[in-house]
Amino acid sequence: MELKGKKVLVAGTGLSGIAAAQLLLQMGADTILYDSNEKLCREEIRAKSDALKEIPVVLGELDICLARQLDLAVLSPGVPLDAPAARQLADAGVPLWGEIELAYRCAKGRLAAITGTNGKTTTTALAGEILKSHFADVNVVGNIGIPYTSLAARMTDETVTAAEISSFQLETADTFCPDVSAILNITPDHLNRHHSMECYIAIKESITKNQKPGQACVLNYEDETLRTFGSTLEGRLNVIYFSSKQKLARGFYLEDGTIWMAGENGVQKIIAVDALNLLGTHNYENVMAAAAVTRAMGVPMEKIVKTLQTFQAVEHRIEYVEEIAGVRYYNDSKATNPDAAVQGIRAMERPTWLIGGGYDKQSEYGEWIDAFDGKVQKLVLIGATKEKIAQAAAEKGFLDLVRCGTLEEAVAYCHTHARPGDAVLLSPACASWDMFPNYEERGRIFKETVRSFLT
Ligand code: UMA
Repeated sequence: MELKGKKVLVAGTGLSGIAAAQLLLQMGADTILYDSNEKLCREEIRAKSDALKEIPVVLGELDICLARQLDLAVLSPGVPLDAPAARQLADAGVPLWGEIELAYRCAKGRLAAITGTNGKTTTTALAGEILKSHFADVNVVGNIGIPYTSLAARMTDETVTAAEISSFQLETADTFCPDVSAILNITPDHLNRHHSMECYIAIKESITKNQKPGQACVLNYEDETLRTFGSTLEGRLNVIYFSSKQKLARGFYLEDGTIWMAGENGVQKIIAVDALNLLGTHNYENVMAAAAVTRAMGVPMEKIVKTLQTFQAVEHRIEYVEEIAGVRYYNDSKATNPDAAVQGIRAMERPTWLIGGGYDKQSEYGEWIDAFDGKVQKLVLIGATKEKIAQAAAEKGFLDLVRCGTLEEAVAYCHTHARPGDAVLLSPACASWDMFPNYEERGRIFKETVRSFLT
């Protein structure tokens, strides 16, 4: 679709919406910003960018007459297809593109797209670093926090992009077609938005739907859903597996504390996990996925290994904060679902004071509580899921818990009670949206509170 002169509405005025509107204006589209939150201030939205100084901003309910005049609507990832405005737009026959779809149509160059329930931020950041070691123009975009639309206009045929893609973004992707895709794992998450596990799996798998022969898809061999899915792709795509549990005849695998690559030319040692600055099996999986993706994008193995040796953990993912009076504090605010939080507690090697709870995504907490494995001294609960988690813990016979009103209170509680040799871990198993604008803010407040105890 030629965008010049088209009347386009952008739904959502967060990071994605602002970047999408800027791109549309640059493409010559007659652009309107829309947000269902009527409490927002039009002037504050326009002030987010000089390019938006005069943009029309519609807040609250969407007027059906306006909907009927539109040629296109671009949805931010946080706007579900069953939101009232999205339904109204669809009923009015307006084509709906996600922000990722818009970016993809305007972008140039080659693309590696990484999805999965957990590990996608670390894997995308690592893949981006590896790509930068070999290609001159590399962008790292998407759910990682830099909207794909914000960089699309400056891309050339030589650009190489690594994109973290969430299920929210895939839901509204249509022609989106990465040269290399990766699905790291699929465990229950965002079921309040996607309604069933079947829908969630189908959306994640749709990252490959437009890929063509010769293009590659990286999959976790130990994820049964993905292994089955991989067998349906064989023949159509170049399927590359990674495994943290067994030797593979082809692909990347972990054995005896070392990552190996098996291929046509035999088995090659990639790196011993001791030489990595990342902790835990889930991270070794991320390393294998990033190596597989970047190898498929054409980076020589020596450069991949060199970057693996220096890469540090991303912020908010089992991030070491401080040691105070012999107690080590870790920020795992990015653990926004139980499966991610399982990785967080598994990575702890000390008696742990665990801060959890937050926005209710209708998750189940049983497996997370099983993973406590005698390590959790006290589960310190905050947020909307407090009682739900307390009940799940009681069902598992875990009763060492305490409820706090705020994150600051929870940190102060741990600071008072933890003994030298212990760890304090914020790993909430829930999204942050009941108490914070996002998990980054939750992580920052955790770190600030911890550091306020430094004398
Ligand atoms: N809004 C509406 N109508 C609705 C819902 C929301 O108008 O029905 C409005 C809100 O009032 C708000 C705006 O939409 O003003 C927010 O848009 P958004 O939720 O899409 O947030 P952005 O700031 O644009 O950030 C989004 C991603 N957010 C979500 O997917 C919820 C960010 O991922 C991403 O980094 C950013 O685009 C850049 O690409 C965050 C996230 O939490 C990290 N992702 C989820 C996750 O990782 O689990 C999927």
